[in-house]
Formats: sequence, C-alpha cells, structure tokens
Amino acid sequence: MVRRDSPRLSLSFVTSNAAKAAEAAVFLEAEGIEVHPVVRRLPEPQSERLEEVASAKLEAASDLPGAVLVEDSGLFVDALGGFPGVYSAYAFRTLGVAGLLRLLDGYPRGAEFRTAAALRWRGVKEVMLGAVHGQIAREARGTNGFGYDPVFVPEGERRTFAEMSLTEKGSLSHRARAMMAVSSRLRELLARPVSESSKK
Ligand code: ITT
Repeated sequence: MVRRDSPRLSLSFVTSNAAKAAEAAVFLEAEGIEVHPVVRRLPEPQSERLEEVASAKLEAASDLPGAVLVEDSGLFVDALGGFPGVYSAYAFRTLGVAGLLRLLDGYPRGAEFRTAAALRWRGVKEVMLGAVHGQIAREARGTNGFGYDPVFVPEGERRTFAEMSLTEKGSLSHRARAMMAVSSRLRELLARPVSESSKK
C-alpha cells in the first residue's frame, strides 16, 4: 500500500549484494520510502548472532549521512542445529546449495531464513528482525533470486524463492518482514521532535 498521505522518506541501503537492496526496495518503496543502494562490502565480525553482525556493519557505515540501513541474513536449518546460520556466506562458498542438499539427505527439512536489519537515523540505532519458516526442497528449483533461494520453500508455498518473482519474494520473505519493522520504526521516528544534534 502506498502511503501518499505521509512525507517522503529515504534511506541508504549499504550492501555488496544488489539483489538484497532490490528486494528491500520492493517492500519499502511500496511504503513510500525511497531506497538508495550504496554498494560496499562492510566488514563482518565473527559472531554467533546475526544482530551483532548487523550492528557492526552499521558502525562500519558511520560515515554516511541520513537514514542508513544494513542487514545480515542467514539460513538456519533445524536438523543441523541452526547451521549454516551466521556462517551462511561461508557455507554457500564452500558447500554450495548441492552440499547443503547432500548434508540433509535422510534428515527432516525444516529451516528458517532470518534477517537482522540495523537502522540508524536521527541519533537512534536499532536492530529489527524478520524471519520466515519453511522447508529445504529435495532438489534445487528456479533461476530467480540468489544464494539459497533455489532450495528454500517458504511455509504455505510449494515453490522455492527462486521460482518466485522479485515482487513475490520481496513481499513475503524474511527480508520483507524485517523491512516491515523498519518502515514502522521510521514512521515513529519521523513523528518525534528532533534535537539539533541528531538532525543529520
Ligand atoms: P552483504 O554485503 O549485505 O553482507 P551478503 O550477500 O554477503 O551481502 P549476507 O552476509 O547477509 O549477505 O548473506 C549470507 C549468505 O546468505 C550469503 O551467501 C547469501 O547469498 C545468503 N542469503 C542471504 N539472504 C538470502 C536470501 O534472501 N535468499 C537466499 N540466500 C540468501
């Protein structure tokens, strides 16, 4: 739903992954929030919590003015005790989707995609979470999206994320759910009086 009644908001989305910014934009732009992608690979600390990684990425982007958004995401597979989770990028590079399918051979397929989105605006820094539960498919299907999309089937669907359009995935994914929280928080902050020191 486009909120034509509210003032126009904009934010910088810092990521090395253009597909992430495009997906976030599907949700945020529909909410009347303009998304400016800033292509940068931010350092990620070794941590067992997505929230900590997202906070550290936000710190690393402290030179950018205005509203700044970063996020860290991961796939948490139930039968693997949450692996690859915060190690999703490493597991993707080393095992790949085929390796994940081999690891899960004969095991239950439940998994959750999670996003921790860290927002800084008007002196406030906050981390918001979004998650979607689903199943790891038996084989890779679809060519859209990126990363683990060809093997993740969100709850209530038969198709993998990679078989969905950008708009479909961008409206029901873990990222969309985190962006919903980001959008509400931005509106709350917009409604608050601003001190001179936090205007930037
Ligand atoms: P950043 O620059 O924003 O960090 P990235 O692609 O490195 O971009 P993450 O560290 O958050 O992003 O991602 C960890 C891994 O999880 C990486 O291999 C991604 O491809 C994968 N991943 C993240 N979100 C995903 C999604 O929505 N669908 C499929 N795979 C995803």
